[in-house]
Amino acid sequence: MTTPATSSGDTILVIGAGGQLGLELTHELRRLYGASNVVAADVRQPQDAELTQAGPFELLDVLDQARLTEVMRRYKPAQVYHLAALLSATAEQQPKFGWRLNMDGLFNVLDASVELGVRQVYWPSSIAVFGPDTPRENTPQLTTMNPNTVYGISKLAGEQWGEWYFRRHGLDIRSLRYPGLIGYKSLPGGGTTDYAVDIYHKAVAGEAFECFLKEDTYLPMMYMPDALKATLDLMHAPAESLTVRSSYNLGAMSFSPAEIVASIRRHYPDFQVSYRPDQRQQIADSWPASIDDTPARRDWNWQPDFDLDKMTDDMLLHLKQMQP
Ligand code: AKB
Repeated sequence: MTTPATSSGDTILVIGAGGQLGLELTHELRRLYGASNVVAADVRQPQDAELTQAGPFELLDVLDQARLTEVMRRYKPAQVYHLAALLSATAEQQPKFGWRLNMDGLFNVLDASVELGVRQVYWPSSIAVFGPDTPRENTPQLTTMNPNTVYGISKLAGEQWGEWYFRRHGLDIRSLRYPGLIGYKSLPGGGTTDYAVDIYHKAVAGEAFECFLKEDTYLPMMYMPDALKATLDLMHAPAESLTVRSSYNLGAMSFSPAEIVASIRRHYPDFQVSYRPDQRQQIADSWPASIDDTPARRDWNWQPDFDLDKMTDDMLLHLKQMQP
């Protein structure tokens, strides 16, 4: 990881701190910059007591612009990480709310950041910006997009608005197109790639797993430590080295359900798995199978540390330790 670019004493605000990425990112930012300098905010009281007790915590609905502005005026953050969103599968169930949260939430953060002179904003995009017309293998940074999910449309629109705020207002907004994220510290909610988290929990619990995707469905994935490293490295990179202001493609590994099962069976040879594809299969089929992340590697030296078996070994080790 490169040296932190934030000066000591600066405040950082993480919106959506109770989510899968938010939780781990907040802990990591507090470790790097001091717990009292990192304000965690979420629409719900998080389960993780450390998040609310180790440093400042605010209950915050990002759609409530007055409250957002009040929180931001009070803490005067130099950096804002805006992670609150509805993921792909949930947004298909609640399309209007998904659109509102993902877009209006972003506008509220961008406008308050411009108004209050925030130095840097981080906002996550996703492989969901690509669609069925996109080349599936080694999907390049610039290509046909045409996403066909509410989540993907909102992420693509968000990327373009981010670029507009950068050009029009000089807002230093940075973004990554995450693949499916896998970690042991919290469960994701409502994503198409989430099977790859649940499967480890079932293996360790000694239970059978029913997969909602077909066994040969390849998707780009990433282990959480790599996602944290990428996010912080991007935020610490000198502005002049960044050539992408929409959102960077980010790759690490690509595997199918059959391959993750094989990786887990190295530890649990009797692990039982069945396949019952549901509506999430269509979403997965519209996304890339693998990602070309050349601009991220070139501009800020991106390189992942984890492949499938290394991730499996680490996930299973930690989940076993966490068992009651
Ligand atoms: C989802 O599956 O919706 C997310 C994503 C790939 O952005 N994990």
